[in-house]
Amino acid sequence: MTFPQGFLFGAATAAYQIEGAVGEGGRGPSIWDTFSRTPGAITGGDSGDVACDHYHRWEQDVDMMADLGLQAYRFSIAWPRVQPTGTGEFNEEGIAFYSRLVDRLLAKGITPMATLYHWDLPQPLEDAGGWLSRDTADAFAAYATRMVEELGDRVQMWATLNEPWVSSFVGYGAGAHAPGHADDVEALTAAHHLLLAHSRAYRAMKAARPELHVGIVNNCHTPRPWDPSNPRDRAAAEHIDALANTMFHEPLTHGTYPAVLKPNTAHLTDWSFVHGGDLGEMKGAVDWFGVNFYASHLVRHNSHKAAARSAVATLADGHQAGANSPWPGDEEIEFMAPPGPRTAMGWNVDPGALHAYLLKIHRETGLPIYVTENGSAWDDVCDEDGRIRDGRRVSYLHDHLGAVAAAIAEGADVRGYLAWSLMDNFEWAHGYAKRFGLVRVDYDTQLRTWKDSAYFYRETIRRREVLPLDQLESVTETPARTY
Ligand code: IFM
Repeated sequence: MTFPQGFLFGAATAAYQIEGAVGEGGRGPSIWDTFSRTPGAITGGDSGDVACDHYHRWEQDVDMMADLGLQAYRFSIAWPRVQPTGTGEFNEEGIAFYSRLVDRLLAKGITPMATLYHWDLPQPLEDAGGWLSRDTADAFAAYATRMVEELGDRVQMWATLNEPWVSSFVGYGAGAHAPGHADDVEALTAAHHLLLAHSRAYRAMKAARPELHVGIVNNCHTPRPWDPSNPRDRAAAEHIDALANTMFHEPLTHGTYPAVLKPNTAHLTDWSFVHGGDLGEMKGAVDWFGVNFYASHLVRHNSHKAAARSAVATLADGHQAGANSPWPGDEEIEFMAPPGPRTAMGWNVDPGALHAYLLKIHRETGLPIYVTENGSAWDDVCDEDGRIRDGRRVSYLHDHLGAVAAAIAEGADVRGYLAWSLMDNFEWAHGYAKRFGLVRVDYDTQLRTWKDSAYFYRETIRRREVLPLDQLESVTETPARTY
Protein backbone atom coordinates (compact mmCIF):
# COMPACT_ATOMS: atom_id res chain seq x y z
CA MET A 1 0.00 0.00 0.00
CA THR A 2 3.01 2.36 -0.38
CA PHE A 3 4.08 4.29 -3.46
CA PRO A 4 7.56 4.82 -4.91
CA GLN A 5 9.39 8.15 -4.71
CA GLY A 6 8.49 10.31 -7.69
CA PHE A 7 4.99 8.81 -8.01
CA LEU A 8 2.61 11.72 -8.67
CA PHE A 9 -0.66 12.10 -6.79
CA GLY A 10 -3.13 14.53 -8.28
CA ALA A 11 -6.69 15.23 -9.31
CA ALA A 12 -8.35 15.81 -12.65
CA THR A 13 -11.06 18.00 -14.17
CA ALA A 14 -12.14 19.04 -17.65
CA ALA A 15 -12.88 22.46 -19.09
CA TYR A 16 -16.55 22.16 -20.00
CA GLN A 17 -17.29 20.38 -16.74
CA ILE A 18 -15.96 23.15 -14.47
CA GLU A 19 -15.21 26.43 -16.24
CA GLY A 20 -18.60 27.94 -17.02
CA ALA A 21 -18.28 31.38 -18.64
CA VAL A 22 -19.14 29.89 -22.01
CA GLY A 23 -19.86 33.28 -23.52
CA GLU A 24 -16.95 35.16 -21.96
CA GLY A 25 -13.37 35.98 -22.86
CA GLY A 26 -13.87 35.45 -26.58
CA ARG A 27 -14.76 31.74 -26.28
CA GLY A 28 -16.61 30.29 -29.26
CA PRO A 29 -19.39 27.70 -29.08
CA SER A 30 -18.59 24.00 -28.83
CA ILE A 31 -20.59 20.90 -29.68
CA TRP A 32 -21.44 20.58 -25.98
CA ASP A 33 -23.02 24.05 -25.92
CA THR A 34 -25.19 22.93 -28.79
CA PHE A 35 -25.93 19.46 -27.44
CA SER A 36 -26.85 20.70 -23.98
CA ARG A 37 -29.46 22.95 -25.57
CA THR A 38 -31.06 19.99 -27.32
CA PRO A 39 -34.34 19.20 -25.53
CA GLY A 40 -34.08 15.95 -23.59
CA ALA A 41 -30.34 15.46 -24.12
CA ILE A 42 -29.22 16.28 -20.56
CA THR A 43 -30.84 15.30 -17.28
CA GLY A 44 -32.69 18.28 -15.82
CA GLY A 45 -31.95 20.35 -18.91
CA ASP A 46 -28.58 21.28 -17.36
CA SER A 47 -25.65 22.76 -19.24
CA GLY A 48 -22.05 23.82 -18.58
CA ASP A 49 -22.96 27.51 -18.86
CA VAL A 50 -21.94 28.19 -15.25
CA ALA A 51 -20.71 24.80 -13.98
CA CYS A 52 -18.27 25.42 -11.07
CA ASP A 53 -17.51 28.94 -12.24
CA HIS A 54 -13.87 27.95 -12.27
CA TYR A 55 -13.16 30.53 -14.99
CA HIS A 56 -13.65 33.19 -12.30
CA ARG A 57 -12.55 31.18 -9.26
CA TRP A 58 -9.44 29.51 -10.63
CA GLU A 59 -7.06 31.22 -8.19
CA GLN A 60 -9.00 30.02 -5.19
CA ASP A 61 -9.30 26.56 -6.76
CA VAL A 62 -5.54 26.31 -7.20
CA ASP A 63 -5.04 27.39 -3.59
CA MET A 64 -7.42 24.62 -2.57
CA MET A 65 -5.41 22.10 -4.60
CA ALA A 66 -2.28 23.19 -2.77
CA ASP A 67 -4.04 22.80 0.59
CA LEU A 68 -5.04 19.30 -0.47
CA GLY A 69 -1.37 18.52 -1.04
CA LEU A 70 -1.88 17.71 -4.74
CA GLN A 71 1.35 17.16 -6.63
CA ALA A 72 -0.26 17.22 -10.06
CA TYR A 73 -3.36 18.70 -11.64
CA ARG A 74 -4.81 17.38 -14.87
CA PHE A 75 -6.96 19.99 -16.60
CA SER A 76 -8.18 20.35 -20.14
CA ILE A 77 -7.86 23.27 -22.49
CA ALA A 78 -11.14 24.28 -24.12
CA TRP A 79 -10.27 24.39 -27.82
CA PRO A 80 -13.09 26.93 -28.51
CA ARG A 81 -11.72 29.20 -25.78
CA VAL A 82 -8.30 29.46 -27.40
CA GLN A 83 -9.36 29.14 -31.05
CA PRO A 84 -13.05 30.03 -31.27
CA THR A 85 -13.76 28.56 -34.70
CA GLY A 86 -11.27 25.69 -34.54
CA THR A 87 -9.22 27.00 -37.46
CA GLY A 88 -7.51 30.29 -38.17
CA GLU A 89 -7.24 32.97 -35.56
CA PHE A 90 -6.37 32.22 -31.95
CA ASN A 91 -7.87 34.07 -28.99
CA GLU A 92 -5.14 35.65 -26.87
CA GLU A 93 -7.48 36.13 -23.92
CA GLY A 94 -8.25 32.43 -23.82
CA ILE A 95 -4.60 31.47 -24.07
CA ALA A 96 -3.77 33.92 -21.27
CA PHE A 97 -6.30 32.19 -19.00
CA TYR A 98 -4.47 28.86 -19.25
CA SER A 99 -1.08 30.54 -19.06
CA ARG A 100 -2.00 32.16 -15.73
CA LEU A 101 -3.41 28.89 -14.47
CA VAL A 102 -0.16 27.08 -15.29
CA ASP A 103 1.92 29.80 -13.62
CA ARG A 104 -0.08 29.59 -10.41
CA LEU A 105 0.09 25.79 -10.36
CA LEU A 106 3.85 25.92 -10.76
CA ALA A 107 4.14 28.60 -8.08
CA LYS A 108 2.34 26.21 -5.71
CA GLY A 109 4.59 23.28 -6.67
CA ILE A 110 1.85 21.46 -8.60
CA THR A 111 2.79 19.75 -11.87
CA PRO A 112 0.39 20.77 -14.65
CA MET A 113 -0.86 17.99 -16.96
CA ALA A 114 -2.73 19.44 -19.92
CA THR A 115 -5.30 17.59 -22.01
CA LEU A 116 -5.95 19.13 -25.41
CA TYR A 117 -9.31 17.58 -26.16
CA HIS A 118 -11.85 16.63 -23.54
CA TRP A 119 -14.81 16.52 -25.96
CA ASP A 120 -15.50 20.23 -26.60
CA LEU A 121 -15.03 20.44 -30.36
CA PRO A 122 -15.56 23.98 -31.73
CA GLN A 123 -19.03 23.96 -33.30
CA PRO A 124 -17.86 25.36 -36.67
CA LEU A 125 -15.65 22.27 -37.06
CA GLU A 126 -18.62 20.01 -36.38
CA ASP A 127 -20.58 21.99 -38.96
CA ALA A 128 -17.81 21.18 -41.44
CA GLY A 129 -18.00 17.43 -40.71
CA GLY A 130 -16.55 17.12 -37.21
CA TRP A 131 -14.65 13.92 -36.55
CA LEU A 132 -16.08 12.43 -39.74
CA SER A 133 -13.77 14.72 -41.68
CA ARG A 134 -10.05 14.05 -42.00
CA ASP A 135 -9.51 17.82 -42.05
CA THR A 136 -10.39 17.92 -38.35
CA ALA A 137 -7.24 15.90 -37.65
CA ASP A 138 -5.12 18.60 -39.29
CA ALA A 139 -6.98 21.37 -37.50
CA PHE A 140 -6.31 19.57 -34.22
CA ALA A 141 -2.59 19.27 -34.99
CA ALA A 142 -2.40 23.01 -35.71
CA TYR A 143 -4.18 23.84 -32.45
CA ALA A 144 -1.92 21.45 -30.52
CA THR A 145 1.17 23.03 -32.04
CA ARG A 146 0.11 26.51 -30.97
CA MET A 147 -0.61 25.30 -27.44
CA VAL A 148 2.85 23.82 -26.97
CA GLU A 149 4.37 26.99 -28.39
CA GLU A 150 2.48 28.94 -25.73
CA LEU A 151 2.68 26.60 -22.74
CA GLY A 152 5.32 23.99 -23.59
CA ASP A 153 8.03 25.93 -21.79
CA ARG A 154 6.16 25.21 -18.54
CA VAL A 155 3.98 22.16 -19.21
CA GLN A 156 5.87 18.93 -19.87
CA MET A 157 3.04 16.41 -19.61
CA TRP A 158 0.48 16.53 -22.39
CA ALA A 159 -2.44 14.31 -23.30
CA THR A 160 -3.88 14.78 -26.76
CA LEU A 161 -7.30 13.16 -26.43
CA ASN A 162 -9.39 12.20 -23.46
CA GLU A 163 -11.29 8.97 -24.03
CA PRO A 164 -11.56 8.89 -27.82
CA TRP A 165 -13.86 5.85 -27.36
CA VAL A 166 -16.45 8.13 -25.77
CA SER A 167 -16.00 10.90 -28.37
CA SER A 168 -16.55 8.45 -31.20
CA PHE A 169 -18.67 5.57 -29.92
CA VAL A 170 -20.93 7.50 -27.53
CA GLY A 171 -20.92 10.79 -29.52
CA TYR A 172 -21.26 9.40 -33.07
CA GLY A 173 -22.41 5.82 -32.35
CA ALA A 174 -24.90 5.87 -29.50
CA GLY A 175 -25.98 9.49 -29.85
CA ALA A 176 -25.91 9.96 -26.08
CA HIS A 177 -23.14 12.59 -26.15
CA ALA A 178 -22.39 15.51 -28.44
CA PRO A 179 -22.76 15.73 -31.36
CA GLY A 180 -25.58 13.22 -30.88
CA HIS A 181 -25.21 11.08 -34.01
CA ALA A 182 -26.32 7.46 -33.86
CA ASP A 183 -24.54 5.50 -36.55
CA ASP A 184 -22.17 2.51 -36.29
CA VAL A 185 -20.03 3.40 -39.28
CA GLU A 186 -19.75 7.04 -38.24
CA ALA A 187 -18.51 5.82 -34.86
CA LEU A 188 -15.72 3.73 -36.40
CA THR A 189 -14.84 6.54 -38.83
CA ALA A 190 -14.66 9.11 -36.04
CA ALA A 191 -12.49 6.80 -33.94
CA HIS A 192 -10.02 6.44 -36.81
CA HIS A 193 -9.90 10.19 -37.41
CA LEU A 194 -9.38 10.84 -33.70
CA LEU A 195 -6.40 8.48 -33.75
CA LEU A 196 -5.11 10.27 -36.83
CA ALA A 197 -5.56 13.60 -35.03
CA HIS A 198 -3.67 12.26 -32.04
CA SER A 199 -0.81 11.04 -34.23
CA ARG A 200 -0.52 14.23 -36.27
CA ALA A 201 -0.65 16.33 -33.12
CA TYR A 202 1.92 14.10 -31.45
CA ARG A 203 4.39 14.53 -34.30
CA ALA A 204 3.81 18.28 -34.55
CA MET A 205 4.19 18.77 -30.80
CA LYS A 206 7.38 16.72 -30.64
CA ALA A 207 8.79 18.58 -33.65
CA ALA A 208 8.17 21.86 -31.83
CA ARG A 209 9.47 20.62 -28.46
CA PRO A 210 11.08 17.17 -28.49
CA GLU A 211 11.40 17.10 -24.72
CA LEU A 212 7.64 16.99 -24.08
CA HIS A 213 5.88 13.83 -22.87
CA VAL A 214 2.89 13.36 -25.10
CA GLY A 215 0.35 10.63 -24.41
CA ILE A 216 -3.26 9.61 -24.94
CA VAL A 217 -5.93 8.89 -22.31
CA ASN A 218 -8.33 5.99 -22.77
CA ASN A 219 -11.28 4.93 -20.70
CA CYS A 220 -10.55 1.29 -20.26
CA HIS A 221 -13.24 -1.32 -20.20
CA THR A 222 -12.54 -4.69 -18.66
CA PRO A 223 -14.93 -7.08 -20.40
CA ARG A 224 -14.84 -10.57 -18.92
CA PRO A 225 -16.66 -13.49 -20.48
CA TRP A 226 -19.78 -14.50 -18.60
CA ASP A 227 -18.80 -18.15 -18.97
CA PRO A 228 -15.03 -18.35 -19.54
CA SER A 229 -15.35 -21.94 -20.76
CA ASN A 230 -17.71 -20.87 -23.58
CA PRO A 231 -15.73 -19.84 -26.70
CA ARG A 232 -18.58 -17.62 -27.90
CA ASP A 233 -18.59 -15.68 -24.62
CA ARG A 234 -14.81 -15.36 -24.88
CA ALA A 235 -15.17 -14.05 -28.44
CA ALA A 236 -17.76 -11.53 -27.20
CA ALA A 237 -15.31 -10.27 -24.58
CA GLU A 238 -12.56 -10.10 -27.18
CA HIS A 239 -14.72 -7.97 -29.49
CA ILE A 240 -15.56 -5.48 -26.74
CA ASP A 241 -11.91 -5.39 -25.61
CA ALA A 242 -10.85 -4.66 -29.20
CA LEU A 243 -13.38 -1.84 -29.62
CA ALA A 244 -12.88 -0.25 -26.23
CA ASN A 245 -9.20 -0.77 -25.49
CA THR A 246 -6.89 -2.28 -28.08
CA MET A 247 -8.23 -0.17 -30.93
CA PHE A 248 -6.91 2.90 -29.15
CA HIS A 249 -3.39 1.70 -28.41
CA GLU A 250 -2.40 -1.02 -30.89
CA PRO A 251 -2.21 1.41 -33.86
CA LEU A 252 0.08 3.62 -31.77
CA THR A 253 2.36 0.87 -30.48
CA HIS A 254 2.28 -1.55 -33.43
CA GLY A 255 0.75 0.30 -36.40
CA THR A 256 -2.13 -2.20 -36.64
CA TYR A 257 -5.78 -2.46 -35.64
CA PRO A 258 -6.78 -5.50 -33.58
CA ALA A 259 -7.21 -8.48 -35.93
CA VAL A 260 -10.81 -9.24 -34.89
CA LEU A 261 -12.16 -5.76 -35.64
CA LYS A 262 -12.41 -5.89 -39.42
CA PRO A 263 -14.06 -9.34 -39.70
CA ASN A 264 -16.40 -8.54 -36.81
CA THR A 265 -17.64 -5.35 -38.48
CA ALA A 266 -17.41 -6.42 -42.14
CA HIS A 267 -21.24 -6.42 -42.38
CA LEU A 268 -21.17 -2.70 -41.50
CA THR A 269 -18.18 -1.23 -43.32
CA ASP A 270 -15.22 -2.01 -45.54
CA TRP A 271 -13.03 0.31 -43.46
CA SER A 272 -12.22 2.41 -46.53
CA PHE A 273 -11.93 5.38 -44.19
CA VAL A 274 -8.47 4.00 -43.36
CA HIS A 275 -6.13 5.37 -46.02
CA GLY A 276 -2.78 3.90 -46.99
CA GLY A 277 -0.13 5.41 -44.73
CA ASP A 278 -2.49 6.23 -41.84
CA LEU A 279 -1.37 3.33 -39.67
CA GLY A 280 2.25 4.08 -40.47
CA GLU A 281 1.69 7.62 -39.22
CA MET A 282 0.22 6.28 -36.01
CA LYS A 283 2.93 3.76 -35.19
CA GLY A 284 5.20 5.02 -32.45
CA ALA A 285 3.23 8.22 -31.84
CA VAL A 286 2.93 7.93 -28.07
CA ASP A 287 5.16 8.43 -25.01
CA TRP A 288 2.79 7.42 -22.24
CA PHE A 289 -0.59 5.90 -21.76
CA GLY A 290 -3.39 7.29 -19.59
CA VAL A 291 -5.86 4.89 -17.99
CA ASN A 292 -9.27 6.14 -16.86
CA PHE A 293 -10.80 3.39 -14.78
CA TYR A 294 -14.23 3.21 -13.13
CA ALA A 295 -15.83 -0.23 -13.32
CA SER A 296 -15.66 -3.68 -14.88
CA HIS A 297 -17.86 -5.46 -17.42
CA LEU A 298 -19.29 -8.92 -18.01
CA VAL A 299 -20.39 -9.92 -21.48
CA ARG A 300 -21.84 -12.96 -23.18
CA HIS A 301 -22.93 -14.18 -26.56
CA ASN A 302 -26.69 -14.02 -27.10
CA SER A 303 -28.01 -14.71 -30.58
CA HIS A 304 -31.53 -13.60 -29.57
CA LYS A 305 -30.48 -10.24 -28.31
CA ALA A 306 -30.81 -8.11 -31.45
CA ALA A 307 -34.26 -6.76 -30.60
CA ALA A 308 -33.22 -5.45 -27.20
CA ARG A 309 -29.92 -4.19 -28.50
CA SER A 310 -29.63 -0.53 -27.67
CA ALA A 311 -31.28 -0.54 -24.26
CA VAL A 312 -29.28 -3.44 -22.89
CA ALA A 313 -25.92 -2.51 -24.29
CA THR A 314 -25.98 1.12 -23.35
CA LEU A 315 -27.57 0.95 -19.93
CA ALA A 316 -25.65 -2.04 -18.64
CA ASP A 317 -22.26 -0.57 -19.44
CA GLY A 318 -23.10 2.55 -17.52
CA HIS A 319 -23.56 5.04 -20.31
CA GLN A 320 -26.79 6.87 -20.67
CA ALA A 321 -28.95 5.10 -23.24
CA GLY A 322 -28.76 6.62 -26.68
CA ALA A 323 -30.61 5.95 -29.87
CA ASN A 324 -28.16 3.20 -30.79
CA SER A 325 -25.56 0.96 -29.18
CA PRO A 326 -22.04 2.35 -28.66
CA TRP A 327 -20.60 -1.04 -29.72
CA PRO A 328 -20.62 -1.60 -33.51
CA GLY A 329 -20.90 -5.30 -34.30
CA ASP A 330 -22.51 -6.21 -30.98
CA GLU A 331 -25.73 -7.59 -32.44
CA GLU A 332 -25.18 -10.84 -30.56
CA ILE A 333 -23.33 -9.50 -27.53
CA GLU A 334 -25.05 -8.78 -24.27
CA PHE A 335 -23.73 -6.85 -21.30
CA MET A 336 -24.58 -8.65 -18.08
CA ALA A 337 -24.89 -7.03 -14.66
CA PRO A 338 -21.69 -7.72 -12.69
CA PRO A 339 -22.22 -8.65 -9.05
CA GLY A 340 -21.49 -6.33 -6.13
CA PRO A 341 -22.30 -2.79 -5.00
CA ARG A 342 -23.25 -0.01 -7.43
CA THR A 343 -22.29 3.63 -7.42
CA ALA A 344 -24.79 6.40 -8.16
CA MET A 345 -23.90 5.91 -11.84
CA GLY A 346 -25.03 2.28 -11.58
CA TRP A 347 -21.41 1.19 -12.10
CA ASN A 348 -20.02 -1.74 -10.16
CA VAL A 349 -17.02 -1.48 -7.83
CA ASP A 350 -14.17 -3.78 -8.82
CA PRO A 351 -10.66 -2.66 -7.82
CA GLY A 352 -9.29 -6.07 -8.82
CA ALA A 353 -10.15 -5.23 -12.44
CA LEU A 354 -7.99 -2.08 -12.24
CA HIS A 355 -5.09 -4.12 -10.89
CA ALA A 356 -5.47 -6.66 -13.72
CA TYR A 357 -5.87 -3.95 -16.36
CA LEU A 358 -2.72 -2.10 -15.31
CA LEU A 359 -0.70 -5.30 -15.63
CA LYS A 360 -2.33 -6.08 -18.99
CA ILE A 361 -1.67 -2.64 -20.45
CA HIS A 362 1.89 -2.79 -19.15
CA ARG A 363 2.40 -6.11 -20.98
CA GLU A 364 0.67 -4.93 -24.16
CA THR A 365 2.22 -1.47 -24.55
CA GLY A 366 5.37 -1.38 -22.41
CA LEU A 367 4.66 2.34 -21.95
CA PRO A 368 4.76 4.43 -18.78
CA ILE A 369 1.22 4.50 -17.40
CA TYR A 370 -0.68 7.17 -15.49
CA VAL A 371 -4.05 6.45 -13.92
CA THR A 372 -5.45 9.69 -15.30
CA GLU A 373 -8.93 9.29 -13.79
CA ASN A 374 -10.44 7.10 -11.12
CA GLY A 375 -13.30 7.84 -8.78
CA SER A 376 -16.93 7.28 -7.97
CA ALA A 377 -20.22 9.17 -7.75
CA TRP A 378 -22.45 8.80 -4.72
CA ASP A 379 -25.48 10.60 -3.36
CA ASP A 380 -23.57 12.63 -0.76
CA VAL A 381 -25.27 13.92 2.36
CA CYS A 382 -24.22 17.11 4.18
CA ASP A 383 -24.49 16.48 7.92
CA GLU A 384 -25.66 19.19 10.31
CA ASP A 385 -22.20 19.46 11.86
CA GLY A 386 -20.76 20.57 8.52
CA ARG A 387 -19.21 17.25 7.49
CA ILE A 388 -19.81 15.22 4.36
CA ARG A 389 -19.19 11.64 5.47
CA ASP A 390 -18.70 10.06 2.04
CA GLY A 391 -17.48 6.75 3.43
CA ARG A 392 -18.26 4.83 0.24
CA ARG A 393 -16.10 7.19 -1.82
CA VAL A 394 -13.33 6.85 0.77
CA SER A 395 -13.52 3.03 0.56
CA TYR A 396 -13.53 3.17 -3.22
CA LEU A 397 -10.43 5.37 -3.21
CA HIS A 398 -8.73 3.24 -0.58
CA ASP A 399 -9.28 0.02 -2.52
CA HIS A 400 -8.37 1.42 -5.93
CA LEU A 401 -5.22 3.10 -4.64
CA GLY A 402 -4.36 -0.26 -3.09
CA ALA A 403 -4.87 -1.92 -6.49
CA VAL A 404 -2.48 0.59 -8.09
CA ALA A 405 0.16 0.01 -5.40
CA ALA A 406 -0.15 -3.76 -5.90
CA ALA A 407 0.22 -3.45 -9.69
CA ILE A 408 3.37 -1.35 -9.23
CA ALA A 409 4.76 -3.93 -6.81
CA GLU A 410 4.17 -6.57 -9.52
CA GLY A 411 6.07 -4.61 -12.15
CA ALA A 412 3.58 -2.29 -13.88
CA ASP A 413 5.25 1.03 -14.69
CA VAL A 414 2.54 3.24 -13.16
CA ARG A 415 3.83 6.75 -12.47
CA GLY A 416 0.88 8.65 -11.14
CA TYR A 417 -2.72 8.64 -9.98
CA LEU A 418 -5.20 11.45 -10.67
CA ALA A 419 -8.45 11.24 -8.73
CA TRP A 420 -11.65 12.03 -10.60
CA SER A 421 -12.56 14.58 -9.67
CA LEU A 422 -11.18 17.51 -7.76
CA MET A 423 -14.72 18.76 -7.23
CA ASP A 424 -18.30 17.96 -8.20
CA ASN A 425 -19.01 19.12 -11.73
CA PHE A 426 -21.12 18.83 -14.87
CA GLU A 427 -21.38 15.10 -15.52
CA TRP A 428 -22.21 15.33 -19.23
CA ALA A 429 -25.57 13.74 -20.11
CA HIS A 430 -26.30 13.38 -16.38
CA GLY A 431 -25.96 17.12 -15.79
CA TYR A 432 -25.30 18.02 -12.14
CA ALA A 433 -27.16 14.99 -10.80
CA LYS A 434 -24.01 12.91 -10.26
CA ARG A 435 -21.26 14.00 -7.88
CA PHE A 436 -17.74 12.64 -8.33
CA GLY A 437 -15.83 15.30 -6.37
CA LEU A 438 -13.47 15.02 -3.43
CA VAL A 439 -14.84 18.48 -2.76
CA ARG A 440 -18.55 19.29 -2.78
CA VAL A 441 -19.79 22.18 -4.88
CA ASP A 442 -22.97 23.95 -3.84
CA TYR A 443 -24.22 25.06 -7.24
CA ASP A 444 -26.38 27.83 -5.76
CA THR A 445 -23.55 29.55 -3.90
CA GLN A 446 -20.43 27.99 -5.51
CA LEU A 447 -19.18 27.20 -2.00
CA ARG A 448 -16.63 24.37 -2.03
CA THR A 449 -16.63 22.02 1.00
CA TRP A 450 -14.15 19.22 1.60
CA LYS A 451 -15.70 15.79 1.86
CA ASP A 452 -14.13 13.14 4.11
CA SER A 453 -12.55 11.71 0.95
CA ALA A 454 -10.57 14.94 0.50
CA TYR A 455 -9.06 14.48 3.98
CA PHE A 456 -8.40 10.82 3.27
CA TYR A 457 -6.60 11.66 0.04
CA ARG A 458 -4.58 14.51 1.56
CA GLU A 459 -3.26 12.21 4.27
CA THR A 460 -2.54 9.39 1.81
CA ILE A 461 -0.51 11.82 -0.30
CA ARG A 462 1.34 13.11 2.76
CA ARG A 463 2.32 9.58 3.85
CA ARG A 464 2.78 8.18 0.31
CA GLU A 465 0.85 5.24 1.69
CA VAL A 466 -2.86 4.39 1.53
CA LEU A 467 -4.37 5.59 4.79
CA PRO A 468 -5.92 2.69 6.77
CA LEU A 469 -9.69 3.23 6.87
CA ASP A 470 -9.83 3.06 10.66
CA GLN A 471 -7.61 6.16 10.83
CA LEU A 472 -9.92 8.36 8.75
CA GLU A 473 -11.63 10.02 11.70
CA SER A 474 -8.28 11.26 13.04
CA VAL A 475 -7.54 13.29 9.89
CA THR A 476 -10.91 14.97 9.30
CA GLU A 477 -12.09 18.37 10.59
CA THR A 478 -15.56 19.32 11.93
CA PRO A 479 -16.96 21.38 10.36
CA ALA A 480 -15.19 20.62 7.11
CA ARG A 481 -13.09 23.21 5.34
CA THR A 482 -14.83 25.52 2.91
CA TYR A 483 -13.68 27.89 0.14
O1 IFM B 1 -16.82 12.90 -15.92
C1 IFM B 1 -16.24 11.95 -16.76
C2 IFM B 1 -15.00 12.49 -17.42
O2 IFM B 1 -15.25 13.65 -18.13
C3 IFM B 1 -14.42 11.47 -18.36
N1 IFM B 1 -14.26 10.21 -17.72
C4 IFM B 1 -15.35 9.66 -16.95
C5 IFM B 1 -15.86 10.72 -15.98
C6 IFM B 1 -17.03 10.15 -15.15
O3 IFM B 1 -18.06 9.75 -15.99
